[in-house]
Amino acid sequence: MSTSLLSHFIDFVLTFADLLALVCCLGALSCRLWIVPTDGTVRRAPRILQLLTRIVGNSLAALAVTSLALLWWRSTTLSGEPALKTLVMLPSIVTQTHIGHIWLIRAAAIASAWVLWMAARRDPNRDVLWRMIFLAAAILAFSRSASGHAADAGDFTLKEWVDWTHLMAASVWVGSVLVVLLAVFPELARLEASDSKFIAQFANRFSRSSAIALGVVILAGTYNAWTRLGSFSALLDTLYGLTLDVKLLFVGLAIALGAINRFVHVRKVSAWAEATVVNSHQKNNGAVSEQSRLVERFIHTVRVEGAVLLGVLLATAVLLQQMPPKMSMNMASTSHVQEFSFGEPVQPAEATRVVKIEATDEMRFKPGAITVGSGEIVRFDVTNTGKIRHELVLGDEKDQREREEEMQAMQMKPGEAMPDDANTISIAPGETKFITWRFPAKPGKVLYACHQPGHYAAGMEGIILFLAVDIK
Ligand SMILES: [Cu+2]
Repeated sequence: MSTSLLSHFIDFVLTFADLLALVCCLGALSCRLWIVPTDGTVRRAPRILQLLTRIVGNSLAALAVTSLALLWWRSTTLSGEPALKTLVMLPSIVTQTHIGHIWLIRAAAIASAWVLWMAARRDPNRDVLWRMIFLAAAILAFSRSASGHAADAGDFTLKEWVDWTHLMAASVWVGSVLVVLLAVFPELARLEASDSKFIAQFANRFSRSSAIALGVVILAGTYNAWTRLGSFSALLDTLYGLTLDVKLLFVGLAIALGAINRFVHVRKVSAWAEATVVNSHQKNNGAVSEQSRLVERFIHTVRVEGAVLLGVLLATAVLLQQMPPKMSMNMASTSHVQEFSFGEPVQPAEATRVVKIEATDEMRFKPGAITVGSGEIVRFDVTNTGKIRHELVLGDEKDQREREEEMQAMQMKPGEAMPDDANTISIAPGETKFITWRFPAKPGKVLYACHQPGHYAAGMEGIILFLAVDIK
């Protein structure tokens, strides 16, 4: 129990670090491209751009580390092998599994962003380079959507695109606030009254970009929440729903602070900037103190907003650890109370034998019959070698009939995945998943079948005989 708690905690820390790095990267890029006015005549502007460039570089470096660490850690928890052994297995995981393929795309995106960043650092005024880095970061963000909850129904689905849209908009919103706090405000405080136009322009652009991103976040987030929760009551009676409540509370607070900024402080800063442009020849000290008072209030509100948004990020990392209620409904009703007449699931590390099974688009398992010793612990490595989704359900004839009826009753569409269970795995094309099973001491038989629509009827079924091996 404590090791699984520790394992969850490590996953949470890595996920949070990965999210934070992605958010800072996209935030700094949107500041560079849309928010900070690139007016070379303002004294501190080149310094701000330099700081933004550095944040992008640091975020990319952090993403390279978290990507590698997450792949290693997930492979370790997924396979149940010791961490050092999975390190050796990483090349084959990367080339042979779905998670690995997505990871390769992510690695390629980071590498190209890095190369582009090196070029942009030398030639910081070429916007096209920054746009291309933004594109690479968008692909990187997609790799996150393609390996999270949204990907359970397959790749390039509406769910996955909406999840990506939400992630992008949220990253621009949260990221630009954090990056502005880190890179822009320290410099803004050093500007003079003659730079009032720059300050006002920045405040307006920052506020507008936040408002647009926020609109997208709310739309896409509502869709995500609906597909994951399935009902309003899930907001109150599931752990996932309650965590989401906490996140929404933080989001609400941040929206309120953003609105105060937009409708009070930014307006005042703009009005002041117009007034100082008119009076710029007078150069009185009154304008400077007026500036610091207005800008300070604006900065203070954004600071509080930044702290609240860190809370949003933390809640998001917790949510990513949990199974959404709509997916765990079936698990809750079956896996905890279920007892099997044909043995029991055990930890992969306990296996004394590995049997490889292929699931093919010819609606067959290869092999279609397996013999194991009674009492033996076998890890089945099931690889989907086809181009469509398959599953493997371990169960007797009654289990298989019930499963088939259940799938029909739910009107599952081809390619749609049911959640994995003690005796069930759903396998995407090209993916390999494991079931580790301890067979009973008395001899018997059990079936394994695929219940994707039409597959069972087409004969996608195999048999495992467990025989008393000591009677030779
Ligand atoms: Cu199948």
